[in-house]
Amino acid sequence: METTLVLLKPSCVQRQLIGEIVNRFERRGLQVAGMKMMQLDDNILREHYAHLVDRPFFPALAQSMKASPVVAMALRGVEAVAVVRGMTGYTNGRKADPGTIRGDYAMSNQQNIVHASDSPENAKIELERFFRPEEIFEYNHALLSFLYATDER
Ligand code: IDP
Ligand code: MG
Repeated sequence: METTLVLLKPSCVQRQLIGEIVNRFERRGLQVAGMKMMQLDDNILREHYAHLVDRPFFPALAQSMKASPVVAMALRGVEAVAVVRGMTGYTNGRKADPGTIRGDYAMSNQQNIVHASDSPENAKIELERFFRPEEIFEYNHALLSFLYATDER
């Protein structure tokens, strides 16, 4: 099992899409292992978007990520990182495939509804960035035997 980090960005929270997006992840069969609302600041954003801090659009990106609280989620499942990235779709909502979250809800390269970790290594780092250990739960997933074959779990 893998656990991955998702952020429901201010573009999701302000458009009142929290429930719809959480519903998509749950219906796919991902287990919610942690979830909380938080207000991001420049410190955490400079860390989280370290690969983008030198880009000209970074100040606008940081501003957009501070525009309201976000919802941080830890989602668990077999190959959860790749599954959730697949559900997220291409960064630019205008180019994202229909059926992906960005392809169904976003028209923007920046205001693109969700963040999702892009590798298991980054998922571990990002989960530690946004959650304390006791905020991520290990609990029985009652439907597990109907979500996966025995040799997949
Ligand atoms: P990702 O979210 O699909 O992993 P990254 O390249 O890691 O994409 O970029 C992180 C976030 O920065 C994007 O989700 C988007 O909100 C924003 N971003 C990326 N490229 C641009 C750009 O060219 N203009 C404005 N915002 C951008
Ligand atoms: Mg990224």
